Amino acid sequence: MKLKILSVAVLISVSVLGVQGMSGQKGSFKVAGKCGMCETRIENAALSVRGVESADWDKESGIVELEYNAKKADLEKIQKAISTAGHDTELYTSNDKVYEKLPECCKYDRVEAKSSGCCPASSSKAACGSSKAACGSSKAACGSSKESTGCEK
Ligand SMILES: [Cu+2]
Repeated sequence: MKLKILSVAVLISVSVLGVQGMSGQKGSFKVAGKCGMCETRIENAALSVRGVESADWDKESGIVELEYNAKKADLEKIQKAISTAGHDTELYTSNDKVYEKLPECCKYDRVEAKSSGCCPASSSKAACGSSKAACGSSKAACGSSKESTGCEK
């Protein structure tokens, strides 16, 4: 009898662990941002994704640390949501129009060349010059030589 109770208890705890196994998945990635307002925006965007349990963005490092249910959410989805809110992530670039609407204090330096609209992620960065500076400063030049540089605009 005692053994039976024990095995039932074991069974219950195993199934509870099984369900929670997908919860509390940890992950982090870099998000561009500048101030406390960015922090709120970034964290809210992350939390808006179903399955995200906690989000903590650090202003200094630019790293957002997350806990989420891996059955419902994944890092890609979360990055996408944050980029939609106006902040560039490692995988996704925010829409220029959304970025422009951010308050002045939140206008962070756009992430790498791929986010400048000069070098789309699809084309090779190399095609647009290997240095970030070259790409950023030649946005105007890119416009006139779309074909040769592989630039977006
Ligand atoms: Cu801000």
